[in-house]
Amino acid sequence: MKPYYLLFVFSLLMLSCSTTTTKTEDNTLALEVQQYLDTYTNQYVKLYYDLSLAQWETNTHIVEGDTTNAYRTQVASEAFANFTGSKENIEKTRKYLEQKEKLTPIQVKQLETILYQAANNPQTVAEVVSKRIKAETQQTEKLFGFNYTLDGKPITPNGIDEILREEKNITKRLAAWQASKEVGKNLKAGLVDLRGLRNQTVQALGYKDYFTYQVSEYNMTVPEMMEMNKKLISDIWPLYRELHTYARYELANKYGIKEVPEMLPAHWLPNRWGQDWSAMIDVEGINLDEALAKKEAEWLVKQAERFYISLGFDSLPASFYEKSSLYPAPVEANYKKNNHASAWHMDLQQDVRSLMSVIPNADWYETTHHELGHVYYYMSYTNSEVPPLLRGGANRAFHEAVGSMMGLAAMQKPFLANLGLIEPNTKTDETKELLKEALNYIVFIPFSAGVMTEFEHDLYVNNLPPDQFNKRWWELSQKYQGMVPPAERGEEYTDAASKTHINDDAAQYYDYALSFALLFQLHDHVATTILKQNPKATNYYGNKEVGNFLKKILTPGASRNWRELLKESTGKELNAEAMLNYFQPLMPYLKEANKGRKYTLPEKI
Ligand code: X8Z
Ligand code: ZN
Repeated sequence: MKPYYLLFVFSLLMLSCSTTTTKTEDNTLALEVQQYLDTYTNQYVKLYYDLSLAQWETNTHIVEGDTTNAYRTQVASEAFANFTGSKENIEKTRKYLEQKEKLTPIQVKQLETILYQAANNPQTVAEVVSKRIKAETQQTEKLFGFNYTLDGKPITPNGIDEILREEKNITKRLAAWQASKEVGKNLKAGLVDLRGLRNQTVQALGYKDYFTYQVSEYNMTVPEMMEMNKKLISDIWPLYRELHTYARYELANKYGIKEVPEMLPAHWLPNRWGQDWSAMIDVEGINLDEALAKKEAEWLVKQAERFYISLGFDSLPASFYEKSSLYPAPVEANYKKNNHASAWHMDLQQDVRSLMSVIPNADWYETTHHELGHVYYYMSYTNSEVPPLLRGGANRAFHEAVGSMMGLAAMQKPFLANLGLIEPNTKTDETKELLKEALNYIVFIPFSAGVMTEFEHDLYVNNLPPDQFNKRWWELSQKYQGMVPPAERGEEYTDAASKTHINDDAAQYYDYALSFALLFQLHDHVATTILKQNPKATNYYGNKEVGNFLKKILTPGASRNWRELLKESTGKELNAEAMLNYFQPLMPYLKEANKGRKYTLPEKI
């Protein structure tokens, strides 16, 4: 028995001394439920760990033609699905939940978690579940086993990203962008299959579709979630419209193109999906790519760890460094790995890992902070008060927000100076710095809250026909990002599927949109209330009060209601106000810069 159960049973026994009969009955039920939860959790953690280990191999060691990992993942997934989706567990849990007023809130939350998990794997549709598992593994292997080539030579995604960030020759840019999208062609059939299978599995337990299922984890309906995302977009739209106009003209100039296009050609932007344009701007005096090029990749990970430690968090366990997969697979290696960044809570206990392809540049510097945010979240809620079933974020957006906030903080000037990554007395252009940040944080919103969220909504809720995948993707890109493909992209391509999350993190991308709004709320609170520093020029380093503020949010995991937690921590509801305030000074600057330029996005969306 784990210590938290002992504590819990003890307190129940104390309660059971009460004399009224109903109380005694209640306590008997609560004890029975606790016993059930204990047994369930024991088995759950074991199967969860087996599955994580198998999936870890599938994502870190992809060898063409080798089916060992796929087989192992299939076996572990089926064992996990058979248990979590079993009729017995579903019926028992439902029965207990019918009497939820007799149970403690934390018991109710765990039972709800059990039912939620069951809906992903109901035994009644075991065959569908098994097919879905197979299709998921196949899709991951196709996506990350893909051999990217440019001019007939192999190239890594990091290599493509570098070209898109730095190359000024438009023909070379086009070739790199096209190379980055080839992978999608091969993923369409799998995505069609997965859409059907994902929908069918959750429908068996009464959810309308997979998107509705994922949204329900926030205790929200789909219209509520779509509304929240739309509001984020309309709030930042005036600023985005300025950035869009600015980027069209500045990039045309940079590439030596006379006629400024109405919409941004996708291959002009310094990111494969146009989700982050910050590499467009060089701020004199702050050249992070150059400063980091002098460091080893390992320094970036260790530095992110040092930042968390400085706030009062523990060191990462030795096993983190032994077991993680932090650096890219060499081009000549006989295996490939998932090239997107992720963090893993393997056993819901102490085995925490990260999967990255860190090279010493500014993007990865930010990403190491992001991933360690997940890892420190895991470590914080792995405590005796939070049962394994509730070891998750207050909601999924909280999980994404923490590390992104630390990434933002780690990019600010006083912090960089403190680290010696820039000269302490450098005079920099603050407006340019702010512009660079807006090209990251503001630009991301139309992509995440608009393109990704609506595409997946249409995919799962509206059963978007496969012969419209690419058409819809580009319609949305044009509407929200003001971005168009370099040339007609027919349905032989599936450009949406070149984005990792469409394949392996389905129907959840609004997490990131919400997390950006949230991170500015948290950052604003930290800067103004705790540090009493300008939110645009903070240095959190070494501040234990900031650490304590964060720990208060992280430690309860999913045992707290997220709306209450947010209100308690910041006094506010989730909204874009802090983010807007942060970037407001850019408006007059951009309006001036855009004087006489033609705006091609509508004033309102
Ligand atoms: O996927 C991620 C993280 C993984 S946990 C690196 N992010 C989104 C993306 O890359 O598309 C972080 C922000 C956006
Ligand atoms: Zn993340």
